[in-house]
Amino acid sequence: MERTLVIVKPDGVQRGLVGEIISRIEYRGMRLVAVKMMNVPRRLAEAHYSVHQGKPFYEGLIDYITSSPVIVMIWIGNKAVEVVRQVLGATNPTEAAPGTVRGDLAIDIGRNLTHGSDNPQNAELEVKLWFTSDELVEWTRVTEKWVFED
Ligand code: DAT
Ligand code: MG
Repeated sequence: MERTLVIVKPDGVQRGLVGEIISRIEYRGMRLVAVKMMNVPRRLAEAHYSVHQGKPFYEGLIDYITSSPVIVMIWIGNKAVEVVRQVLGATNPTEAAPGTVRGDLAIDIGRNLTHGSDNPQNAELEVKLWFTSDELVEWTRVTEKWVFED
């Protein structure tokens, strides 16, 4: 099954939306295999967002993600990357569909509550960037055969 990295950004933690965001991913059927709370070191933020280096919003993005604690998670499931990004909604909250985290709970692109890996290859890189292997828990959710056909 596929893995994806999810971050509840500082605004999500400060606004008390951690449970809401976890619930939406959990209800969809994904399996949580790692979770931690942390202040993001600037170096880690820069590595995570290296693809955006030089863009006009880059400095603001790094300031935002390092401004207050985040929750970082790894979720597993069939089509985990696509499913999680669907649950989170479009990058710009005013373009995100109702029913998505960003569409329901956020307004500005620079306060869009969450990160979700954008493809399976980047997901694997991000998992390795944010977690060590001993931080992952191996387990099976008993509901899985009722969520995934195979
Ligand atoms: P996503 O977080 O949906 O994967 P992304 O990888 O394109 O989006 O960008 C990373 C973050 O950078 C995004 O969550 C918010 C910020 N961002 C992206 N485009 C932006 C823009 N045009 N103006 C301001 N912030 C932007
Ligand atoms: Mg992205």
